[in-house]
Parts: sequence; C-alpha cells; structure tokens
Amino acid sequence: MFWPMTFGVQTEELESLEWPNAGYTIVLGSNLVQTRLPDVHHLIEAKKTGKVVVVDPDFCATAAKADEWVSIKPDTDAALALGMAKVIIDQGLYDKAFLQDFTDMPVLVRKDTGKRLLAKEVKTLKNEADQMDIPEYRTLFVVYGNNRLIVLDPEHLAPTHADLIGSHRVELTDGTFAEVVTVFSLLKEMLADYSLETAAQITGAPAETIARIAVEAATRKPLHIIYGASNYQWYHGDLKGRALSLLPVLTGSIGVSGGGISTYAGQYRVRFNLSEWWFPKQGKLNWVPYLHFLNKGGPRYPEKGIKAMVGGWGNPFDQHNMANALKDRSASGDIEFVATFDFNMTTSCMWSDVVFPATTWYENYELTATILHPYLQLQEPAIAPLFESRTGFWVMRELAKRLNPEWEKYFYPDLDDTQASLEIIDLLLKTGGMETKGITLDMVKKGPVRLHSAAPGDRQVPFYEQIHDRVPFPPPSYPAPLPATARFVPSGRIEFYKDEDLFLAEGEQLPVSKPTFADTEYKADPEARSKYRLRFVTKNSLYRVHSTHSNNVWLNELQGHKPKLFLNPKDAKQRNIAANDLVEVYNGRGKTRAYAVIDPGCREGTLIFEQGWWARYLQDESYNSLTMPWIKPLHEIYFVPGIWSPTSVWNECLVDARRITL
Ligand SMILES: Nc1nc2c(c(=O)[nH]1)N[C@H]1C(S)=C(S)[C@@H](COP(=O)(O)OP(=O)(O)OC[C@H]3O[C@@H](n4cnc5c(=O)[nH]c(N)nc54)[C@H](O)[C@@H]3O)O[C@H]1N2
Ligand SMILES: Nc1nc2c(c(=O)[nH]1)N[C@H]1C(S)=C(S)[C@@H](COP(=O)(O)OP(=O)(O)OC[C@H]3O[C@@H](n4cnc5c(=O)[nH]c(N)nc54)[C@H](O)[C@@H]3O)O[C@H]1N2
Ligand SMILES: [Mo]
Repeated sequence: MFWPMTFGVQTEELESLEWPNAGYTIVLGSNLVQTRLPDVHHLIEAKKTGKVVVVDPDFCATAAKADEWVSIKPDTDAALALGMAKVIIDQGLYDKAFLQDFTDMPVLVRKDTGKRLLAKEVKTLKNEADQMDIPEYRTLFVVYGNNRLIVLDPEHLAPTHADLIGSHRVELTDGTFAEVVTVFSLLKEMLADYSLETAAQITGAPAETIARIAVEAATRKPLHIIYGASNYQWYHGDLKGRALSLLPVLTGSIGVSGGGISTYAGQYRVRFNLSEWWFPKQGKLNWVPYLHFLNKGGPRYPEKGIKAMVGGWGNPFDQHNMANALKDRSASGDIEFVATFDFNMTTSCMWSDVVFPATTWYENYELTATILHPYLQLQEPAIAPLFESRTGFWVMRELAKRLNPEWEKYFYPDLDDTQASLEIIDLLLKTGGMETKGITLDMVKKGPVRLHSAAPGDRQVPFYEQIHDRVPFPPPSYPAPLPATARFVPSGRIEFYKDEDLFLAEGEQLPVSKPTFADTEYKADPEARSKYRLRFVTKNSLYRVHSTHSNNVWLNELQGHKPKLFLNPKDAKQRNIAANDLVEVYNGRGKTRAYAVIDPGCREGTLIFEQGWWARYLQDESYNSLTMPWIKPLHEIYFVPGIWSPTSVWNECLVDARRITL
C-alpha cells in the first residue's frame, strides 16, 4: 500500500537482470534464495560489483549468502530506515536536485491545518493558478524559490530550484496569514525522533551498524532496496514501505539502471493494457475486496452479504486468513454454495459443493508474464486435456452463460475453447499499448518475447521515463485509466507528505515507526500481551509454491514428511520444547501443529512456520486459523478495482506454543 501513497502506481520493480547494476543492495525480509530461486544467481553477481546486505529477523538462506546480515526485531524496519535517513540527511549525503525536481520535499504545508498549501488559497498566486489548465486529478501546490512563492506545475517536472528548507508567512486570498513550512523541513523535524540510539533501541541492531550502512548506501550508488512479502504483511507495512522508499529517493537512486525499490510479491501488476477483453464495454464492475468478504463487512461489502463463492487458481481454505471461519461459514450455510476448479484435490476442493477438474499447464494455452522477467511467454498444450478436465476459459464461459445467457457473447461462442484462447491472446497483443507494440501471436509462439519499455534496451527500470524524460508521476497502472491512479500523487511527483484527514488523525502524514500489535492484537484483547508471547511469522517454503505441490511425495520426502516450526533456543527452553518435539501453536482464534527446529538464527520472540501445508497434513488445524484479516482503515482510501484493496497482514499475529505429549 505504500506504492499508491508514494509513487501513485500499483507496484514496480527492477527485473532481475538489473540486480548486478546496483552499487548497494539492501534486502529487507525477502528470502530470494528460496523464493526467487531461478533468479538468485543475479543477486550473487550483485556482490561482485556492489555489496548485498540482508536485513531479516531470521538467519534465512538469503542472509547466509549476503555480504552482511543485520538482524532486527520483526516489524521494526521503519525505525531502521528512518534512522538511516537521518544519518543521510545530517551528513548532507542526499541528492538535492533530485529532491527539488522529482519529489514533494519543497512543497509548502500549512502549520495550522497540516494540509498542503494550495496555490488558489494564496493571494498573489490565485490568478495564475486559475489560468493554469491542469487535469482534474492534479492539484496546484506551492513551493518557495528565488525569494518568492511559486506555483508548482504538476504537469512539468522542469527544474524549480525550489528551497528544500524553510518556513514562511503567506497572505491568503481572504486577507489572513498562514504559517507554512516545506515537507523537507517537517521531515527533518520528525527525524529528530529517530536518533541512532532510538533506532538501535527499537530495532535491536547496533547503532554503529545503522550509521555505517546508511553512509555506505548513500555513497555506493545506485541503491536498490528489495522489500519482501513477509516484511510488508504487517498492519503498518505501508509505513515501512514509505520509510524504506526514503532511502533510494534521498540518494537519487530512482529511474536509473540498478536502482530503486522493488517488491517482488503481492498484488502482481498487469504488464500491459488488457482492458479490451478483460472489461466488458458496458456495465459496472462490482469489486469486493477479499478482506471485506472475510470480515463480512467494509465499505464495499454488499448489503445482502455473499452467498456463493467460485474459485480457481487458488486455495483459500488453506491459504487465507480465517481458514477455519471460512469452513464454519460454509458448514453453517452462511455461504450456500462453493465451487472450485483445480487439478489438485486441495482443501478448497474438499470444501466445495462442485469441483471442476481443471487442465494443467501442459494442457492449455495461457499467456504469462512475471515480475522478474519482462517477457511474454505462451504456454502451449503438450497433450490434450486428460479425462474430464476442462480449461478455465471453458468453465467460465459455461458458468457465465448459465448466470445470464446474454453473457455468452463475450466468450467467443462460435469457437472451441482452444481457438478462443488464441483469438483472445491475439486481440490482447494488438490492443495492449506501447508494451506489446509489434508483438504478434506468431512471435510468442516461437518463444518468449521481451515487452517494450521506455528504458534503453527495453529494460525494466521503474520510473525511467519520469526521471530521464521528466514525464510526471505516475506511469499508468493497468487496467485502470490514468486518472484513477494519478489522483493519489496530485503533485505529479513522488510524495512523502500525505494530507488526507485520516493520515493527519493517525499522525502518518510522514512515514513514522509505530509499535507492532498496538492497533490490532493488544487493542482486540489487552491480555494477548501476556497470554501469547510469540510473533507468528508464516513465510514461504522452499518446497512448495504456497500450497501448490503440498502433496508432492518427493518434495515431502525432502522435508521428512513433517511440517516444521522454528524457534530460538531460549524460547524453546522456556517452554520445555526440544528439537523434533511435536508442538501445538495456539492463540484465541485457532491452533496448528508442527515439529520443532531449535534455531539460534531465529530471533527471540518469533515463531516461524512455513506456510502452504494442506490441512490434511496438519490434522485439519490450519496455520491460517490463527491469523486475522485486520484492515488498516487508511488502505480503504486507495481502492481501485483490480489494482488496490486493503493488504492482508498475515504476520500481524500473536501466538504461543506448547509441547504436545502423546
Ligand atoms: N519456493 C517458493 N517460492 C515462492 C513462493 C512459494 O510459496 N515458494 N511464493 C511466491 C510468492 S506469491 C511470494 S508473495 C513470494 C514471497 O517471498 P518473500 O518476499 O521472500 O517472502 P517470505 O518468504 O514470506 O519471507 C521473507 C523473509 O521475511 C522475513 N521477515 C518477516 N517479517 C519481517 C520483518 O518485519 N522485517 C524483516 N526485515 N524481515 C521480515 C522472514 O524472516 C523471511 O526470511 O515468494 C514467491 N516465490
Ligand atoms: N499465513 C499465511 N498465509 C499466506 C501467506 C503467508 O505468508 N502467510 N502468503 C500469501 C500469499 S503472498 C499468497 S500469493 C497466497 C497464495 O495462495 P493461493 O493463491 O491460494 O495459491 P496456492 O496455494 O498456490 O493455490 C493455487 C492453486 O491453483 C492451482 N492451479 C495452478 N495452476 C492452475 C491453473 O492453470 N488452473 C487452475 N484452475 N488451477 C491452477 C494449484 O493446483 C493450487 O491448488 O497465500 C497467502 N497466504
Ligand atoms: Mo504472494
């Protein structure tokens, strides 16, 4: 969620081929050695030209390969980033011109309201502002430079030479005066709370280390920050992302080869414009965030509730928060009908009224793209669908037509599903926009084809156009039209100051560090603090892709056929747990079980469980019966269908553990 707030995009990332071009790489909570196994050699390459630092509460596989491992307390990355930002600013290691031209750092903020000063509020600027023709999703803010107030043009990122620091008294149109101050001054003021001592105390990392990596990061550019999934799957993950964004921005490492901030996880963004077939021309898209469905409420939850659930390509009865609540709701009839299509008999299939046997990757056409490789790749059937299995397209067409015969026309009724798939892929390539220009079905049939980008060599370098060609932020996020997303950065620049009322009320105008669980577990149950003393971190397994391959006998053999949990020796000792003991993990919401690994690399106070085991391997006690779909209200501001909805925060979860005596 820090992406829309800061950059106005869904997500962005460097392709893995760009990793070796970084001068300095900091990986925070992304276990690339396990979760990006096919690409991780590029990270190893990055060590030759630059330095790779891994910040993780666990001595994970990636930490083991890094030049340096910095162990911090979970969910304290914001304090680390803010402590580093303070060092970079105090030592004058920031890129002044970059901040002036491409960020909101010179923008003036009213001290009385906390809102950004609007050009139309200022007596001497109102006329000029009224005459400027800007799109409705932009706002005219004010900066100060060359001893005068200047309207900040959101449509042109020309050099402004605006002051980064300063406060002024400004006459408003109604004759009153307002005190204003730059965002950068406010940031500096706020960072006074993040001295090295404070950052060290919050994170548990030594002050000297924080100071040293800050200086290294700012002097061995470009800086690349990799912000991983487990790290942002916390309630204040957005604050962490905003704080971490400060580092590449302060050092001017945005829009350049090898630099920036990347999140190789989450709501994977669509690579090109596929609205031509994806969105029917007429009609309204009713999009209910999954967390609203789980919470049975929220601004977009339908008044009459939801009675049916049709799923494919996913296994929510294991993989989603409140897996047990989902089961209860199905069993009680609250959800009346569940249908799933899959080629594995997953837990979700077991809980379905109807299961459609789906084709596998080797039985159908599919156009794929990934976040690490900007290539389009055609999956082609190697064999005809086996037994009763059908393609996802076939199932959707048949379902759609039974819901409303009118809808069949969107699904190429005259073609069989294979031909229809190719027809759709062809249409999407032709109408995909700049990214697919010149790419044909024949080309992808021959092999992977690189998508086009604005950067040289079609490299995937986020914001290259914004910095190199001074095109205002943000680039489009598909499938939404630009106005739907650009309104989140109305200055046309990278924004660190947010002034919607809720940000002001929460004290989150600027990125700050907030304590874990204060707004969630401790609020819901004040006794949770003493009852459940372990943070439950559920990370991804080397041996599965989520729950896919959960039943693969060879991969299970490699794991000794045992789900495992990782505990620090001190935490284990306190609970009388020894290596290989069967352990119950519990809280007020649910429980699960796994065999103990006593691991000094695992930070004290943290219990790590590798998610993805089907319930049948856990005696039907799901790890996701312990988790909770907390929703941070701020996230509701950024709802855009198909792009943003409130983030799941699986790690915002307290548990305790006890040995099971059989
Ligand atoms: N083998 C395999 N590969 C996969 C997947 C899979 O299931 N299996 N899933 C894919 C998908 S969809 C995703 S989203 C990605 C996710 O992959 P990653 O982004 O790598 O995420 P995780 O594996 O969940 O966790 C990475 C690390 O975050 C650390 N961590 C947890 N909390 C914090 C924190 O507060 N601060 C810091 N600094 N570190 C923290 C954990 O200790 C862990 O080492 O992997 C993808 N790749
Ligand atoms: N506690 C906890 N829970 C988590 C996470 C965590 O860190 N902690 N991580 C979360 C994350 S980042 C993610 S991305 C989710 C992932 O969770 P899910 O999205 O549920 O992913 P999978 O569990 O891999 O389920 C994918 C299913 O799709 C099927 N499948 C694969 N290909 C096809 C196909 O072509 N057609 C059809 N019809 N089916 C297909 C597979 O057989 C499999 O059963 O889990 C989330 N859940
Ligand atoms: Mo994911």
